[in-house]
Amino acid sequence: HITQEHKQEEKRDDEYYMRRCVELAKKAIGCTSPNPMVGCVIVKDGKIVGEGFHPKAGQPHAEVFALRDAGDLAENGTAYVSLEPCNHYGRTPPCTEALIKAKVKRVVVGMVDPNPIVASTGVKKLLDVGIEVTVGVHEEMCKRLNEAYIHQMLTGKPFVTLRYSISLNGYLQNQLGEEAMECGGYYSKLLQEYDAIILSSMALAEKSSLPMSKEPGAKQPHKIVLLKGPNSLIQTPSFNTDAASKVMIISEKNTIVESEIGHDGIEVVSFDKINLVAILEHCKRQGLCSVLLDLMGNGDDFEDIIKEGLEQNLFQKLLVEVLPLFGGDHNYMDLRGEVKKLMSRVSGASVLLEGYF
Ligand code: AOF
Ligand code: ZN
Repeated sequence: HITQEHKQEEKRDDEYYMRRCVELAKKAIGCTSPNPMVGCVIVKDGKIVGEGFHPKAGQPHAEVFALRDAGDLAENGTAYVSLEPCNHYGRTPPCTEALIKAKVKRVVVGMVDPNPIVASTGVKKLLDVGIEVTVGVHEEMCKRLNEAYIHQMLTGKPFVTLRYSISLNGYLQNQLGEEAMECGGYYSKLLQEYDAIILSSMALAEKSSLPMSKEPGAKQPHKIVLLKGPNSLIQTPSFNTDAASKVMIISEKNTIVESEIGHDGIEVVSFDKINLVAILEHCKRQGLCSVLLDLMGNGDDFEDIIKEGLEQNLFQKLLVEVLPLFGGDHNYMDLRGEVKKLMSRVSGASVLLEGYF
């Protein structure tokens, strides 16, 4: 009876410290790609004695920062890590060795690392030297934290989120994220999570600037602008790149791209026909692991791309804002059929209602 109570208490503690790991990991939201976000906490005699997170690829891992923070107090302590400690020499040395050297007694792991060069070898290494290991505490939370990293590791493809706004009667709306940003700031937070955002040229024709995350210190996503047919892009007054992010324009071969567009670090790429597979291939070559496909309502800019994405299973996540209005007519893309298909296929699809009433 007593041991069972003790076990329950231990589980509660483990979950508490794992939540703290995830919280710490999120301090580097958007900054770690292609690496995962990882947080680590060192606990000794029921007290946190060290904390750390992985700030950026190329820099030390979460465990290293937490162990440094704990110093000698790590000895005989418990290390909590949201991702299995690595066991390889990458840009940085193995975290398993750092933990062994620090003489921790126990390691609690949120989830195993899907990276094939780690994949449970970290856990095995720790067990081999006699460290007690618990795996799978708040596993779902840890997986969600790194959904893009996991997908990219397992498939070699970027993680793609499809986002748009619809009216209550199901028509796609011209609600660009910038406007959503003023409604509770969800879009600003969303933007910093992605390596790249895909927009249509219409977004530029209608808006004065490209969407930017307003979170303090946010890493701005690369902007990929799809240019189809005649456009007024060149008249857009503030079509300049912010220093922190790149702009790439993808046009079709038969589109005349004004040479001025190529200036100011704006890259212009031309495809025979704009298609999602080719865009994602391009993202992959550029090392972009997560992509937000951000749609506008008017015209058929994206219709082909949505259909292609659905047919070829290229979308991983769906974010829909339902606006409190009846809008849209035959000029707007009627996505009711597609949306229904999508909703039935994507489990855990989010419908964001807050912020518009
Ligand atoms: C950890 N803790 O904080 C992170 C891990 O090139 P490197 O040395 O940074 O290694 C990158 C790989 O290490 C990455 O793909 C993933 O498997 C793991 N990331 N592991 O123990 C961390 N960021
Ligand atoms: Zn590591």
